[in-house]
Amino acid sequence: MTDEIILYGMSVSLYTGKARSYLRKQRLPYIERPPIDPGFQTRVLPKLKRVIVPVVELPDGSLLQDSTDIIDGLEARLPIALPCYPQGSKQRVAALALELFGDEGLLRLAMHYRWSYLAEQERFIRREFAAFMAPTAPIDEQDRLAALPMGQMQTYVPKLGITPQSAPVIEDAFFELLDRLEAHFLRHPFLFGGRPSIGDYGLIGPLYAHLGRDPYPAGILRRQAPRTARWIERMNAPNADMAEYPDATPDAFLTGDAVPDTILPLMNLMARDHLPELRALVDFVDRWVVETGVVEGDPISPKPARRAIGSIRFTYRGIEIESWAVPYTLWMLQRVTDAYSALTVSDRTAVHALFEAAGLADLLTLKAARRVERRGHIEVWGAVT
Ligand SMILES: N[C@@H](CCC(=O)N[C@@H](CS)C(=O)NCC(=O)O)C(=O)O
Repeated sequence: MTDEIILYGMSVSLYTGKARSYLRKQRLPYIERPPIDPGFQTRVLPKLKRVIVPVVELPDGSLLQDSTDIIDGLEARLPIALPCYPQGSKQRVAALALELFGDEGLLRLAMHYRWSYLAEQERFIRREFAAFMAPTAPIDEQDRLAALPMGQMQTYVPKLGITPQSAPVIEDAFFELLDRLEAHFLRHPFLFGGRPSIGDYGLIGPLYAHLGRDPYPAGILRRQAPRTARWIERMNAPNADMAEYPDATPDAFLTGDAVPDTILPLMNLMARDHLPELRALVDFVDRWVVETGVVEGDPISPKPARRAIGSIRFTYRGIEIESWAVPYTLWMLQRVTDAYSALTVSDRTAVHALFEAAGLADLLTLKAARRVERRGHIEVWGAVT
């Protein structure tokens, strides 16, 4: 047991960046420990049966695993300073869509820039991984041990469709993303005003540890999009940190469910760069559940650490690519479609009009034939939809 909130995570980790940002913005006292910590080994590993971060351990001993479950678990259990789900329907559903885009849709960019430019930034990456292997060993030994997790992560690169053929279009996507983020952050401190939303927490994942901190992409980001670099700092500051925006109200979402014009180009980028992959995943899962005859409650994979059930092909920026099919992504997608279905008819009309204007209306009703749920820290098949 512990009397404080423990965040098990790593500075190199994409999803730890999301959970850490949330804890900091909420001014919640917490302590961060690495997965080699005895607490992780004795209290977390036996329950999770896999090494994964981030994990939050609460003072009552309960564990929250998965950055989204961490955020939702903390919002449900603690008095939270700045709840991240806007009351306004348009802001809320758009924020959930951008969380999905950040968490799942930008992973390819993050992994490309970390591993395809290893020669340009190897000392940094190696030391980052080394710090979590044997931090008290001599540095040569640490650097040597880092090869193990680095090698493991590099095996994911081709599985995400990152190849010499797709690299140029992945880079186009990064520059376009930066232009669109910069246009937004020139005018607003967070996506929907003076308070970070669940969408900001989704985007900070790839934009912190990988794209905003690894030396090669961070250099591009800081040169191309300085206000976006400031947003990354702001997302890690334990106060509003928004002196550049005298007209914005600290800690508040924009009133009247306003969605800034500069959000539409970001949603439109998601329509272009992520929607085709989500459609391919839904088609794959629809076939897969019929072929395998899974029933409600079946784990999606025989081992907790294995999260892909196959691979999908789709067109990404004019190039045919193959990437793994991960049902977890559908769980994230359901957050958007569930939020949309729960709206009143008039709110649904307003949200639909917003998504239509961004070319993203199909996302609101994109559902697989069977739901994905999370139980006991793993994904299981849910009810037929
Ligand atoms: N969707 C999860 C993903 C967690 C995750 O993939 N964590 C990575 C590090 S950023 C990890 O621990 N991977 C271990 C592995 O895949 O072997 C979240 O939001 O927390």
